[in-house]
Amino acid sequence: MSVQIKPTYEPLNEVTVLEVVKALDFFEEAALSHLHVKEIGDGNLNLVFHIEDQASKKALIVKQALPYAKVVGESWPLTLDRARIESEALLKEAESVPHLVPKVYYSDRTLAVTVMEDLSDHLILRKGFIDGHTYPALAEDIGTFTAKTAFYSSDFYLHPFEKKEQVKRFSNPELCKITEDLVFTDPFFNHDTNDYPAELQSEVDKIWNDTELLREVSKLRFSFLSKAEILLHGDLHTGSIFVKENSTKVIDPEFAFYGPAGFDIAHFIANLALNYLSQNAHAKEPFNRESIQLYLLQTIEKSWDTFTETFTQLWNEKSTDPYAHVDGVLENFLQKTFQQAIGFAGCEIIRRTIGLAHVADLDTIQQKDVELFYKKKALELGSKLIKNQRNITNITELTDWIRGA
Ligand code: SR1
Ligand code: MG
Repeated sequence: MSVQIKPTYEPLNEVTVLEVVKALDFFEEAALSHLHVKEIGDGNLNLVFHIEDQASKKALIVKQALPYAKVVGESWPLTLDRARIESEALLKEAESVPHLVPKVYYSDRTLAVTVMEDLSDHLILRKGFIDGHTYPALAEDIGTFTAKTAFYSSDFYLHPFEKKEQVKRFSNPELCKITEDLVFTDPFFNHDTNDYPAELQSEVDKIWNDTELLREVSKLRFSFLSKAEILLHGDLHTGSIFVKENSTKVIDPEFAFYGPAGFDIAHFIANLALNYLSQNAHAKEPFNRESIQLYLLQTIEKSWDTFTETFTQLWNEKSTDPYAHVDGVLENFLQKTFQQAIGFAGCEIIRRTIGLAHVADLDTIQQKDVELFYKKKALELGSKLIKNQRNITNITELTDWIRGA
């Protein structure tokens, strides 16, 4: 749909958002006068409106970028271009995994708006996990999502001219800077964006004074800054995934950009590992805890196995790389990607524990001493993963490390 709705940017509200919706050919004419609108955004950055015709139950989502980071306020200005990146990334992902992303109905660069499929019958995965639910299709879906979006955006498949066009199109400097700072820098130094209880100071000091650890983080940070390998989602934590019993939808790719191949799956794994730790406090009964923790480890293993199997199949059938059939080339790529993913996962675990943006998994643990105990465990696990990237050679060794945390 191409309609110019407003000549200049303005933040929408529950009334003005209807002007966007009415310009689209989505709801029946008769429903337009009594649509139900609610702002439901609970993320760090954007406005999200749910708009429903309650008679027919037909609904859609209007997501609008604000010119600043909502989590901090107007003192942290942020590009509106992220709305373009998000809608173009959703469309690009839909070329290879249409069943795993919300449908985009309309986007408007001036208003920084994406209108998309309503997924109210799904639940945010982080919440589902905290409440003790498990999702049988998740591992295969995330393995497929990460493998297909990786392969089809890479130099192993695209013509180099096309690949470089895509790198330009998904240049996302401001959102990358957030990750460079919040994931790879601030938590490893005494920075004012960090946020942790005073009782963790001695564990935090250990991180800040661990030269071996800092050396490894600097390499991971440099990879993130410089390796334009594949089109990443860029923020694939469990708050960016909607689920129901047998359906998975990856949302929110406003951090999309060309980066190192292990980054997305690393974030998925790290957030499952954080939930694994938190289940020691959240699970109601020991039996529930054991079964959800086993499920989480199996999901980590199966998502990685699906990633490698799917990527390998695409490589064998479709690679245009002149070295694709040389023994060891694919294996080297996958091994390097795996080891770097372990390091990225370690950084994500540490930053979600002591950095600016936390995870509810750990933060909602009711008893303070228990929360501190598992936050210490998270910091130890994150540090160990970063320092042992090259000692962990396969996915079950990784899940053993998480089990032993
Ligand atoms: C200021 S934004 C903080 C975090 O929220 C997003 O989901 C990203 O993870 C970012 O690092
Ligand atoms: Mg987000």
